[in-house]
This record gives sequence, structure tokens and C-alpha cells, in this order.
Amino acid sequence: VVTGRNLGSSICHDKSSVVDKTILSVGTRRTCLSTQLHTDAKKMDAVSRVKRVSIEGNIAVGKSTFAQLLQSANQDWEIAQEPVSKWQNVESASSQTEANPQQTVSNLLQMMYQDSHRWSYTFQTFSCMSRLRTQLQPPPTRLLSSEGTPVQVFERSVYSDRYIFALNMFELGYINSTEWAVYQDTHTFLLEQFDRRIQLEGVIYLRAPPKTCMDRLGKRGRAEEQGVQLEYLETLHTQHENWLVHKSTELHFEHLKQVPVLIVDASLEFEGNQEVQGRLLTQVQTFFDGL
Ligand code: DCM
Ligand code: MG
Repeated sequence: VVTGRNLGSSICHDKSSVVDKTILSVGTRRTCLSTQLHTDAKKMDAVSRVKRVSIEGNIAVGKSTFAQLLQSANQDWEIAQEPVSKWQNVESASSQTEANPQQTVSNLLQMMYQDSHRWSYTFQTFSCMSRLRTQLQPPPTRLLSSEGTPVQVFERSVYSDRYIFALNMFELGYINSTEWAVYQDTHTFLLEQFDRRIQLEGVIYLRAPPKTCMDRLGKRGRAEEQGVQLEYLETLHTQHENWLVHKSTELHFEHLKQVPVLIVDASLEFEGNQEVQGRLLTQVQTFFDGL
């Protein structure tokens, strides 16, 4: 594996390496090339220092609130929110001009909840694509110059899209076996192509009873979710437990089987509770430092 660290040492410092001898023989160009390579290697080194972690958990468990808490607690942590508004406002593909501003063609989140058999596959494909884009975003420069433990934190991931939601919809019969086969084939192919660029170093699992999530879902009042039943949250809870606690979900990516999981008790209300927040932040910092 070529990380920024070993690329830097083989070209810029290790004078006996074959690569270095080749470069040394080229004369003046060598200086430019090795300076460029040194800069690239330093950048790669800085990028590879940034840890990547996702926050997982049931609908309305409090991921966004938790993410905001992390964002305000530490400059070395950067949160990427779940792109829900993109799913609520699917935009037409025609190019945007001043005379013709981007048109919203539909609310796919609403369509998925209103006619799950018809729209679950489309929704899962679209949500996974938008997530892939989010996970491919390079870390902000602020994180590259961090002296501590820089972390990019994603609200959910391409893994929960497949191993929680799409799997659950298949098991409930909303996604049929043909759609499931196509989804899985595409998902595996895409993730293999992007490989290390989208892999995670850790997962934070916000865990709370489905009933607690149901109460929070009611309070949050997102219009599209008003028909969601407790039984549905129970099936999602079981999927989270199978993947992250019992480890019984069949996974298709080797690194994912080894990813460390921090289980956080999200049954306590942490909004406005300084003591609980402090405890959670210490837990998270310790987890990040150990990755
Ligand atoms: N959602 C889904 N399938 C996914 C990802 C998300 O059905 N792969 C839905 C569940 C929620 C909403 O999107 O209705 C995300 O809300 P929350 O932030 O509570 O998880
Ligand atoms: Mg949320």
C-alpha cells in the first residue's frame, strides 16, 4: 500500500532506492520533480492522517444533533451531513441557466414512504449515489494542518445504505429479488472501484430503543415520515444490532469486518445536558485517538 508516508521516504529521502537513482540521473529536472513529489507526498501524508468515521443509528435517534455537538466541540472534526434535502428535492438533469433555474421534479423521500413497493429501489439507488459523492469529498484544508487527530465524520454511510436500509427493504418485500441483485451488484462494483477512498476507520453507533426513536420522530415532525410505524423502526433496530453488535450480517468488504465500533447509549436526552455531553465527547475523543 502506497501511503503518503512511504511514498515520501522512498523518493525524497532514501537515496539508495531504484526510483531515486533514476531521478538523480536526470539532472536539473530532478530538483523540480523531487520538489513536486515531495509536496505531493506531504499532501498525501496529511490526507492519510485524516480518520474517517460514520455515525450510524435508527431514524430520529439523534444523529444530526449528535453531529452538531461534535462539530462545535472540536476544530479537528468535520461533519458531513446526510443529504436528506437532495432526496426531498430531486432536481431535473437539464442544465441550469439564469432564465431556467434548477427545477425540482419530485420528493423521492415522500414517494418512497407513500408507495414503498414502487419507489424503494429507486430511493436506495439515489441515496447511495448521493452518499458516495459525500464520502468522496476531500477533507477541508483546516483538517490537513491539524496537529491533533483530524477526523471526517459522516452522518451514515454507503454501508448503512446497503446493510441497514436496502437489506431491510428487501427482507420486507419492498425491493424484489431482481432489484436486490442489481443493487448489490452495482454497490459492490462501485465500492471496489473507489476502494480506499471511501473506506472508514471507525463507526459510532447511536443506540436507543425503537420506542425512544418513535417519540423523537414524532417531535421532529418531518412531514414525509408521519406514516412511519413503530414496527418499521423495530426492523431497522434489528438490522443495526445484527451488523454492529451481533456481527451476524453478511458483509462483502474485508476491511468492514474489522472496523472498530463505538456503541453510544443514545437513550439519554443529551440536548441541553452539559454533563451527558461532556461524557459523550470524552468517549468519542478516546475512540478517535485509538483509531
Ligand atoms: N433513509 C432511507 N434509506 C436510506 C437512508 C435514509 O429510507 N438508505 C430515510 C430514513 C429517514 C431519512 O431517510 O426517513 C433520514 O432521516 P434520519 O436523519 O432520521 O436518519
Ligand atoms: Mg438526521
